[in-house]
Amino acid sequence: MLPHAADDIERDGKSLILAYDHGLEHGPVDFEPNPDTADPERIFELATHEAVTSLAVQKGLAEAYYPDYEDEVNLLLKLNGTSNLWRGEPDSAVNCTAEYAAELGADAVGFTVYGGSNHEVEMAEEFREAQEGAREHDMGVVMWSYPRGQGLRNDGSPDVISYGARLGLELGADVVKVKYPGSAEAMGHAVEMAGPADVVMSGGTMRDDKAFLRNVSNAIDAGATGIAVGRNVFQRDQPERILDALEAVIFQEVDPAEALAI
Ligand code: FBP
Repeated sequence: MLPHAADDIERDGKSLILAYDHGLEHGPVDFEPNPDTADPERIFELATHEAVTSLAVQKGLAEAYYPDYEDEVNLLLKLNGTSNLWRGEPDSAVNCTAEYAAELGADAVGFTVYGGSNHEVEMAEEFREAQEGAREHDMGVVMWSYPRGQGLRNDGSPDVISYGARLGLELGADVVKVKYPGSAEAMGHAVEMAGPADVVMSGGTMRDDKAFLRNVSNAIDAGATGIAVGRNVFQRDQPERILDALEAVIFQEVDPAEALAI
């Protein structure tokens, strides 16, 4: 087994990463369903919910808010990110070093790699620097492994998602975050390809509670260790309620229908 550097952002080997980098990645439109969530304070508060094993944010939010939450929240600092204000082959600017993440108190770093993009080569080189920097500071490494770009016909196909999971292992991530490939069987293949690296599914856009929790439950049954979720939590009217249900499904492996009744 890999020496597991991500223990600080897991509980009993499982994780619920609350992702809140959407203000950069998608812009204010993601806050519209629940306007209070434009205020980062609301999300840092939400991250104190006991289901949440870490909060993934960009540097600017960490600088401004994390000092007030460092005793209650584990910080997963994204080291790259991009807006969707421009068009072109998928790419993501490195905006923070592993050294500065450590200075801010991060427990782990997060890094997006768009395998298959024309920028894959530079992104893999940038990931190397982030990964080795994280190792020097004993921080875990989470790869947002999202194959996409003009070379890929179907970036949501199970084979491509499994390849993304494998990239995480090959390049030295402790945790690989992949899109849900559509079935427990396909998720099982991605988990197998990731070997000793943990696999978490990404939350995606809103869908009904039951279908969402069913996917999470299938992923856990297939060997995934949790979820990294943003919109499917903070765009709901009662984000705490879905966190309660996710906690039951991920950590207690409760059936989704039962989890919703809690
Ligand atoms: P969601 O749960 O809202 O899908 O967030 C997960 C995430 O990886 C975020 O960290 C990121 O901002 C977003 O998805 C990127 O999604 P995409 O690149 O597909 O637009």
